[in-house]
Amino acid sequence: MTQRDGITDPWGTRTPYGPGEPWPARVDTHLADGLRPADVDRWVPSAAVLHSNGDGLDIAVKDGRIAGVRGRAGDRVNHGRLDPKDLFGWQANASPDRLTTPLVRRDGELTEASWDEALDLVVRRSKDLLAEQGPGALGFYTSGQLFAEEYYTLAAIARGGIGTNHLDGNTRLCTATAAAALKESFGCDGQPASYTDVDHADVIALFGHNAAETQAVLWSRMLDRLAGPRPPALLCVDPRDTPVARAATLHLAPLPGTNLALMNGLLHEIIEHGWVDRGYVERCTVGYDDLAETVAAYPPERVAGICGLDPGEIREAARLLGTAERLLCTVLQGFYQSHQATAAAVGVNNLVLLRGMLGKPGAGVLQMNGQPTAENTRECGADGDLTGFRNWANDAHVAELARLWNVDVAKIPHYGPPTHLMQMLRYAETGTLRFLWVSATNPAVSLPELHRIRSILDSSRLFLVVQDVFRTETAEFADVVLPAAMWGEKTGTFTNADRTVHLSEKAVEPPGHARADLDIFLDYARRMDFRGNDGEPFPQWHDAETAFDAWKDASRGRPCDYSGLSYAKLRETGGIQWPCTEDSPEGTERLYADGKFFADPDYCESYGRDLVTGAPMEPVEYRALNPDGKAMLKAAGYVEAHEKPDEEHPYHLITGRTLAHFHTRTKTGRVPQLRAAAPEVWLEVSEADAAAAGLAEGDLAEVSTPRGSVRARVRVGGIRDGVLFLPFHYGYWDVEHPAGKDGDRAANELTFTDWDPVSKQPLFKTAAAALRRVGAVAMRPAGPVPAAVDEEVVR
Ligand SMILES: Nc1nc2c(c(=O)[nH]1)N[C@H]1C(S)=C(S)[C@@H](COP(=O)(O)OP(=O)(O)OC[C@H]3O[C@@H](n4cnc5c(=O)[nH]c(N)nc54)[C@H](O)[C@@H]3O)O[C@H]1N2
Ligand SMILES: Nc1nc2c(c(=O)[nH]1)N[C@H]1C(S)=C(S)[C@@H](COP(=O)(O)OP(=O)(O)OC[C@H]3O[C@@H](n4cnc5c(=O)[nH]c(N)nc54)[C@H](O)[C@@H]3O)O[C@H]1N2
Ligand SMILES: [Mo]
Repeated sequence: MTQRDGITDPWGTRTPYGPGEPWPARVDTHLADGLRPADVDRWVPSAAVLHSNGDGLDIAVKDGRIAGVRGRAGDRVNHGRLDPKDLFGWQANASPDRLTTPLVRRDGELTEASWDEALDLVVRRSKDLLAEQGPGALGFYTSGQLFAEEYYTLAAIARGGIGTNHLDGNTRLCTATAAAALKESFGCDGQPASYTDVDHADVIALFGHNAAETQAVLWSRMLDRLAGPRPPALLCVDPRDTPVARAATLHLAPLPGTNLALMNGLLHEIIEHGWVDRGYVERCTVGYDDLAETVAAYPPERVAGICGLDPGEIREAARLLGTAERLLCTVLQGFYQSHQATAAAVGVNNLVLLRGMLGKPGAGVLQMNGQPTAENTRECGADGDLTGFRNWANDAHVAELARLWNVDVAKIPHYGPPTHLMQMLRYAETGTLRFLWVSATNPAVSLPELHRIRSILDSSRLFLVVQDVFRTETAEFADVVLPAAMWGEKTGTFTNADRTVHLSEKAVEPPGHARADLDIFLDYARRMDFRGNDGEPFPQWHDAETAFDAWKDASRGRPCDYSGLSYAKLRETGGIQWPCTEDSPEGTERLYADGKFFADPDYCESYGRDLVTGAPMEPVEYRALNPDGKAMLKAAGYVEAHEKPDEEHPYHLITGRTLAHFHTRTKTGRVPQLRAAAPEVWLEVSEADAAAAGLAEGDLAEVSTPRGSVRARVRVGGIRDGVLFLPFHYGYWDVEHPAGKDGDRAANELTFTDWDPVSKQPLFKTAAAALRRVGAVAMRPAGPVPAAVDEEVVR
């Protein structure tokens, strides 16, 4: 067991291994100062919640407080390792400024209130609006950070209790494109591959995925393969020189917003050179001819011109992908938050299908998740999908859900697709949406074009409920604030990016009057007096375990089948991958190993959409295209981004993450080690661009788009010319100035209201910007601007 400094040593010591060998265990731990493992009162099983990796860990409890964490050596995901954020992040639970009591707005001020008072206010407003305008006046915006039991309950309340179509998760900003791309290619959401594929692959390709900083433990697994015998080749596709790019065999740095052109170029080469698994394509897919025709127009020379690459690099990358024996691809925000997101992500699915790289060790695609519980938001139907990956356009699926909930079919809205968040905001802006309940997300920092978001949240027409663990930027706009218990203070299950389900147990009591999100939702339902057709209270469950059992029933027979799981089994075994049924009690390592898909017209989650316009396909069209439920090869042509650099705004602006912080920093900004690693916003500028703008390391620069401007200190290097990178973690709150700070530093002051037509995921990584030097920073410290991963660390 090693107590390691996760900041200077983010990936820890190497434990090299060869292809097909088991990944050696290495147990990481961090305990409160001076505490020895022998002094810990109890270790409580849980998993990591500051990314989607699902690393198994135990929470140390001392005198009723969380006092540290220890990775679990036997866990299938992490084999004991922990990410730097997880080593230190638990300290946020005990922050002195946790929300401990409900707040309601009186005379313009948020003031303390009792639960009865706060919830009665929410219930009264709900009932009034239902009577005045009907269910369409109410909307719910939730998270990728609650537990499955909580999402399932919220979905039941919104769709089966209120009967509104307006329920979405912040997964819309995060992995809506992963879900959409999986639906387009395989007829259904659900991660095909497994993390164990890293152990077997001979080529690993990361598309717009900075795994080193965003999934540090998965990256350690890759680094250990790289350090062992017969290492895999690594392909990195990212405009920045990330730690992944530096470790890569080949790094392609395309211009932002050109991913689809690149994918079409790579597929062009795969076909041209006959690197296609003809037998697999014939047996398992439809759509080959259309795909071949589309990509024929993308020879490397043309693609190189669009992407700002060298034709030779594209050929070399295609050869790597085309001649791999076990090819593993991962995809994340560099694709999902960029222009033509779904079409580009589908391009990666096309690649693995053409190469027959599915369902066998070392081969597959990980359309990654970002948040710890994003998978559950999607499968429980707390986003723009119906519970259990059911198809809103299939009446039989809706009827089945109504039977499960014992409510009328007519209650569950399915006149059109569930409303996506960006549309809900539009309804709020125009006044048809009058009630918005926000749980476990901080839209006043994380949504695009913040000045617009603030004006929507601030509108007196909108009744805003915010359920959080801290008084966030968003809470400041609320009419009612509900204090929640957080990870470690409540029990529930969650599922990581490779379908591994973990049980996270309550270790300590929440502070003050804070309550588990599940209890808050259920209390609201009881006060609303929702009833099933038998007259009994709805939802029919009353705590975490009964909610889990109800969710198990709802998932039975669907792709995300939990019917073989129970709390007892998860306690005994640790993480298990769904589907887990009576027939597969150990869970399922890879989907589609038998060449069969969840795409049958009567079973599929979606009938698909046009990849360029997003127009939904009719059931009859789907049946004609894919009568036998095979995988679908789908193609689209590249079109230019809506906002391109011009004379006034000559740079491409992209935004994203750094190792030490999680999102809007409500947790990591309160943790001394993580805060110190990256205390302030910075801007990444290439050497040539810095020189042209007269900028030196540490200078203060202003970056502007037509929406606004942000001031940040400059970090020189690490990015291709013509592109600027701004981390999006920094809102107005800070431990040192809780009430906010002068000057704009939130990246989303600059982003715009635009989304992918298929997944409706906003574009956080495609905008045009101007850059100017403001001045040198007084008493600037020597050395590079702190950003957690410094040059020395990577090398
Ligand atoms: N440390 C840390 N880890 C996290 C999180 C966190 O906040 N902090 N959040 C979690 C969540 S919710 C998510 S969604 C994941 C996200 O994880 P990632 O997707 O790995 O993170 P990002 O930094 O958003 O984006 C990845 C890369 O996309 C590149 N990129 C930008 N534009 C383009 C483009 O047009 N094409 C290509 N090919 N690449 C482009 C950026 O340079 C960046 O390096 O991380 C999870 N893990
Ligand atoms: N410019 C730009 N913007 C982006 C992105 C980007 O790359 N660039 N990435 C997008 C992505 S991928 C994501 S996932 C989003 C993330 O955006 P957000 O969801 O807004 O980010 P978080 O800071 O994680 O917000 C989660 C909130 O939940 C609270 N919370 C934590 N645990 C609990 C709990 O158990 N119960 C309750 N009730 N509350 C809890 C936290 O205090 C926090 O306020 O940002 C998106 N926005
Ligand atoms: Mo995310």
